[in-house]
Formats: sequence, C-alpha cells, structure tokens
Amino acid sequence: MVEPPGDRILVTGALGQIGTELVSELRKKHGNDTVLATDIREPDNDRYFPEGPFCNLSVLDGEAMEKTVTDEGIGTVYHLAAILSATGEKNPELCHRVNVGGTVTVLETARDFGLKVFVPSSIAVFGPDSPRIAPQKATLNPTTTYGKTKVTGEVLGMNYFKQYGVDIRGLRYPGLISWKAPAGGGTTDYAVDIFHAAINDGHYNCFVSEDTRLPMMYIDDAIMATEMIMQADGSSLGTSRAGYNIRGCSFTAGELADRISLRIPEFTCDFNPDFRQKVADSWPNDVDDNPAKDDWGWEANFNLDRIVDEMLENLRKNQSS
Ligand code: NAD
Ligand code: AKB
Repeated sequence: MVEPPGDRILVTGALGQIGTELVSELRKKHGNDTVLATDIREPDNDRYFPEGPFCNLSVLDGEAMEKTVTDEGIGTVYHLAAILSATGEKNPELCHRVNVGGTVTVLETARDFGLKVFVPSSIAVFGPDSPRIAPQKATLNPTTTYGKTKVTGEVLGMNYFKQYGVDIRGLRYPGLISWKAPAGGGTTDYAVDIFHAAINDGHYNCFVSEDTRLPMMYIDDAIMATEMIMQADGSSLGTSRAGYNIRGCSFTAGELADRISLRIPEFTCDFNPDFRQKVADSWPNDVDDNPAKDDWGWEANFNLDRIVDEMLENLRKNQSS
C-alpha cells in the first residue's frame, strides 16, 4: 500500500442523517479543521457545518475525488453518500448508479492513495428467505435494489481488502433513529417521522402496519459503533469486516406508537401501509450481533424506552431554542 497524502478525514454524503452527527463527533475528537465534510448538495441553514470545512463533491466524479484527496491531505474516508431504500425502489437506476458507482469511486481512490475506508452496509442485505433473527453469516438474497447495492458494496469492499490491501470496514446499520437531521428516504423513516408528528400534530399516519417489527438503533449507538470499528485493531476484524451485524433493539411500529402515547396521552396513530410495507416485510425482525461483540467488543446502550425519552426531550428542547 502507498502512503496516504495526509491524515485528514473526508466524509461523503455529510449532510445526511448520519453525516450530520458523525461530522460533529469526528470534529470533537480530531479537531474541526481535520474533518472535511462533503456532499452533492449545498448546505442550508438547517444543515450547515460552521465549525469546519465543507465542499461540494459528487461520489460519481472520480477525478474530483482524487484531487480532493491529494489537495486536502486525506488519509481516511467515511463514505456515507447513498440513495436509501424507499427512494431506491422508486428510482432503481439512480440507486444502483450512486450506491455501486460511488462505492467503486471511493474504493479505487482508496487503493491508489492508501486510504482507510468506512463503507456502511444495512440490514437491507437480508431478504425474505433469511432467518427472522438474521445471523452474521447468511445467504444474502435481498429483493430490493437498495439491498442488492449493499450486498455488492460488501463484496467489493472484501475484494479490495483481499486483492489490494485496502483497509475497509463496514457495519450493517439497522434503521437509525435521530433528531438532528431528517431521515433520508428509507423504509425505516417512520420511526423518526413519528416523533416529529407526535410533537407537532399529535397524530401520525404510519406507512407500515402496526405489527411490522424491524431492527432499530439510536444514532448515538450507531456513531459509537462506527468509531469503535474504525479504531479496532485490524487484526481483530474477521471475514465480516465489510459488514458486521450490530444490534440496537427490535420493536413493532405499534409498540413504538404505544410508548409515545404513554408520554403524550393525546397522541394518536393510524396505520396505512404503502409500497414500503413490502420492503419492510422483506427484512429481518432482528439481527444477531455476536461476531461484532466477540471481535471488537460491541454493545449497544439504548433500548426502546430510552430512545423514546431521548427523542422527545431533544426535539422539544430544539423547538424551544
Ligand atoms: P441520507 O439519505 O440521509 O444521506 C445521504 C447523503 O448522500 C445526502 O445528504 C445526499 O445529498 C448525499 N448524496 C446523494 N448522492 C450523492 C452523490 N452522488 N455524491 C455525493 N453525495 C451524494 O443517508 P444516511 O441515512 O445518512 O445514510 C448514510 C449511509 O448509511 C448510507 O450508505 C445508508 O445506506 C447507510 N444506512 C443508513 C441507515 C439509516 O437508517 N439512516 C440504515 C442503514 C444503512
Ligand atoms: C432504509 O430504510 O432504507 C435505511 C436502512 C435500514 O438501510 N434506513
């Protein structure tokens, strides 16, 4: 492997749900100027990083990626740019182009410049034939375009690791629940949107059925897992290094609505499934994350009640400030 041009950090897709929080955490740890936030979009007032550098960068532009990496002295890339499942089902060509094409751009650049790379995967790698509590090692037969691009991402990542020694690390995030940025066009977005609706309208029209059970995780746990796997000794990472299962909790949409009602008694929720129900039904109810626990010490902190308390408290604080 060649020596990287520097030790700064580049985050792609930084204006999204995860990037908004990951950039802040990385800056707290490594210093504001060390972390270059990038996205294809311009930041707006809600999503802006005044404390450190931002530049426009499309992950489909390999030349711009190489120039940014060399000019900015980058050593590590957190590659978050993607099209999520619901948007991906509506526009499969875009989903494939951005998710697979973008990952190839990042991996090619990583190989040529000796970069360390984080590429997130998803519970979407599993299909309807997976056990309902999905094990780390399973036959991956996703039925969504998004899920297929995530499987390809894991396979590509392992190939670049084995063939070229690229230090690739990845996690199969569950549906992520956060309050700072909106969810970005996924099937699990209901578990974020419901909190905004409960506080603002007292009512939510949920697009999956009451008994839909999916693996979920609070954003703080997801950021912690990301930092842990990136800091882990490379020799402790096994054959799952491009996509470790990580578990937060598992609950139905009805259980989530009930826990919110316990805290906001006037809150009501209807369940009117749309095209996203089919996507949700193709994913597991829960995941087994023992390999992540064994290999690099993973353990989540947030259960459903703690997530609901944190979400309501932070959204209310945010509204009144
Ligand atoms: P998001 O949709 O909120 O953000 C993605 C960002 O990528 C957006 O800001 C968008 O502008 C940007 N983008 C799109 N096309 C781009 C391009 N060509 N070049 C550069 N930027 C581009 O997504 P997120 O929720 O932050 O997800 C980040 C990663 O984590 C994705 O790989 C996603 O598949 C994965 N993931 C997320 C979740 C979740 O619940 N949020 C769960 C599992 C996996
Ligand atoms: C989505 O719903 O598309 C994402 C994911 C689980 O990958 N949140």
